[in-house]
Amino acid sequence: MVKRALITGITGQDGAYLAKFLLEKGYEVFGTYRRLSTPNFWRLEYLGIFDKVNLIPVELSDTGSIVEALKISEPDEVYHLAAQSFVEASFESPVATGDITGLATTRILEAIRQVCLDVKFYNAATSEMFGATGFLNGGKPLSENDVFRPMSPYAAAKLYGYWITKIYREGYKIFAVNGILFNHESPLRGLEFVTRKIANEVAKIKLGLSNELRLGNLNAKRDWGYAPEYVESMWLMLQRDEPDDYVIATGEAHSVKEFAESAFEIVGLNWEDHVRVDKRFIRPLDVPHLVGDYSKAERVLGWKPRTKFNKLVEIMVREEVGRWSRWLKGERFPWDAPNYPSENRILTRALRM
Ligand code: NAP
Ligand code: G4F
Repeated sequence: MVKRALITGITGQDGAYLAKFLLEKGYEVFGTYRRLSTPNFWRLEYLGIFDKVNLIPVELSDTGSIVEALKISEPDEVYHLAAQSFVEASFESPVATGDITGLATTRILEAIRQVCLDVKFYNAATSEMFGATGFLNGGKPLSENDVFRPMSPYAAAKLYGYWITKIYREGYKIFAVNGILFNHESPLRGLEFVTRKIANEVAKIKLGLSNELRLGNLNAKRDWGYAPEYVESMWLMLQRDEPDDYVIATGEAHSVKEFAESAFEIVGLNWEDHVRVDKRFIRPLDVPHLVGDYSKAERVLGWKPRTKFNKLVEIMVREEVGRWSRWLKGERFPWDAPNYPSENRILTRALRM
């Protein structure tokens, strides 16, 4: 029997990589997306899977549309990735972040409880939930047993999602897991996140299209891994006999300054000639230090990171240099030419009537 997976947030970085991974495993893949005036399927196109996934329009604020997506896709596994995922924006829209990043997890779990109790459910939790702990413990790698001290509306919303996932697991015996993933990056990362912002701007500066990179807190340290490897861990968590929570990380912390330094070095430039600190990018509160202990994932899931910091920076910078070089020759980015999926790839409730 072909397995069926439903991914919320299939248009995001992880959603796209996970969809590709599951297609390669032989799954039938369904993904939810939100209706926008301009379609946002560039990552699916970029990975060459745009015509291979089934798309279901869903509003995460509307439980009815979530129920409908479950009925249409009849999944064996649900990967809940959709969220307002940008920490900085959560300070600007704390209530909307609470609703979409936090409460929507309950809407999905409640729909599963009512419609398909046997489904396996993955919740995208985050290292951001540890917040101040990563600093207060003297920078020791954080494990599943460490205390959460969230420092942003985003982290508070994710912590709510984390607990509600455990509550539905214990209360209703749903196979529900939390993946506590540390930062993971790739050329498909959103442009506002610091790694892609740096890689993109470094490439433009190298090619003479820009001269300056404006950043916020250069001292913050993060544990940065490579996204395609991290989505595999999501799948591994759902293949176990018992549901549990896992930290996924590389075990190394590097500062934003180190990332910038290394990125400029790759193209033969000195970061100090181009980086300027701009207070617009400094958050009301910022998690100072995050590094993860992935030993449980290695022991139980057989998962470990393969791409370490320097390689990750190189992958991201080289990809941006390639993109902007092609752009200079007249080639446009996939996101400059929005595409619409063929009709038989969009599934709506009308199909069931
Ligand atoms: P991402 O690229 O920002 O993707 C987020 C997805 O959520 C996109 O498909 C986005 O749709 C969708 N979304 C956002 N707001 C929505 C709304 N109001 N209604 C419906 N859909 C909405 O994030 P990611 O990096 O792939 O991360 C995937 C998940 O893992 C997120 O829950 C994130 O919080 C969590 N996480 C990420 C990391 C990381 O380092 N990447 C680490 C830990 C946890 P559009 O494409 O239409 O915007
Ligand atoms: O790239 P960031 O915006 O990622 P952040 O805040 O760590 O959140 C990401 O990772 C979380 C996992 O821990 C996810 F849950 C979350 O969804 C997201 O994927 O910022 C990283 C660091 C921060 O300390 C920030 O203050 O970089 C610092 N920074 C310095 N200058 C900047 C900038 N961040 C951004 N986005 N833009 C800057 O100009």
